[in-house]
Amino acid sequence: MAGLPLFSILNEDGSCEEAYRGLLTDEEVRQALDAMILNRILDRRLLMLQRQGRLAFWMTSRGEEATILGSAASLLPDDPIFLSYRELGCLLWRRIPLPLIFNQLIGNSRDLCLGRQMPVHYCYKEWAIPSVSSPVGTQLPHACGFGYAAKMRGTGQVALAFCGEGTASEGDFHTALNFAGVFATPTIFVIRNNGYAISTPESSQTAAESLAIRAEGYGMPGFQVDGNDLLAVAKVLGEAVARARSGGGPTLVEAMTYRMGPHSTADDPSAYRSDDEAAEWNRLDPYERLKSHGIWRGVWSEEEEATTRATWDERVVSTLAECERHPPPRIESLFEGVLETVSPQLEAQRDAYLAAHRRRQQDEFEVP
Ligand SMILES: Cc1ncc(C[n+]2csc(CCOP(=O)(O)OP(=O)(O)O)c2C)c(N)n1
Repeated sequence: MAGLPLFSILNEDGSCEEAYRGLLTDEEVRQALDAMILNRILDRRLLMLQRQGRLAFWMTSRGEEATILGSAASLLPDDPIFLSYRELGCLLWRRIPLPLIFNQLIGNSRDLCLGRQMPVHYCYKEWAIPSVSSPVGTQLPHACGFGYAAKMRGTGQVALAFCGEGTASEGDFHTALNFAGVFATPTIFVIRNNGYAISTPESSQTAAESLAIRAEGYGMPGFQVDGNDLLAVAKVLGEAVARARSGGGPTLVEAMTYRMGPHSTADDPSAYRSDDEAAEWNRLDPYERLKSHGIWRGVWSEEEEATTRATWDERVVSTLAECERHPPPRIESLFEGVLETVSPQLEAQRDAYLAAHRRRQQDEFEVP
């Protein structure tokens, strides 16, 4: 499998071979463009919000939208997606309402987890999005376990798991892929190879010529795909999903892409990346490539882009303002929802904590 070809579909002018046109319907191309525009608006605005101290943390995904949306588009709505943390696009593809996303990010009283999780640790049972967890790689065995259960129960579901190329160095990656290969679970592993694990370059993660070639050692098909070409991602994922659903087992996909922004709001990529490198990847911007395709197909236009952007801009600002008006979670909720019956020790801790909290509040508002 050495020297795997990088699979691309879109030509520079947005055209593609006629045989590939049917990979996505016209409506799906429009939906992906719409989601990419919203994704970028959110990326920019949430980064600003963090700088203003209104949001604790944000992780950007500009540049990786084709990998993320192309993968999500290949699934059915009840196929679970085990996110790593950077896959906002999956929530947008599944049309999770914006207020639910903002409530989670802000951690207000309407957040389903009542602010107990960091921002971007999404969890939406109704949309088949299990909770994100901070230690990288832990979601891979979960996706593998879900796939195994789906296979045993005969539900026909396929589990998709994302990770970065840095996470592919974790033990959990091996644990999951080995199990998935042996038990032929309907699980698809997508590595978003965006070049860096925070500041650590890909070259420090593997001496092999690709991560996709590891698939052979796990006894499953492996593919390297142009991760900035949404059609190519949809083709590879579409085949992987069909294979998994018909009992053919797991697939490993390495999507070659680039994180155009910082790793998170706690990072400054200019410390470890050159402007030239970023400019090179700018030429392969996934939105611009899909936009050219949409125009070539006759389902998208400059006017449509402008209207879509203006509509989302307005809706994002008003929804954010509305979500910021909700109060924080009740302080007592810190002690609720874990144990069915509160032990006397916990009760004492809660009472002491609440009394101290009330005293702090009084001190704060006391007029000298
Ligand atoms: C087990 C563990 N080790 C370290 C970290 C700190 N950490 C958070 S994100 C990250 C980089 C992961 O890089 P990669 O898997 O390439 O994904 P990317 O952020 O590039 O999308 C690290 C080291 C962590 N969260 N969990």
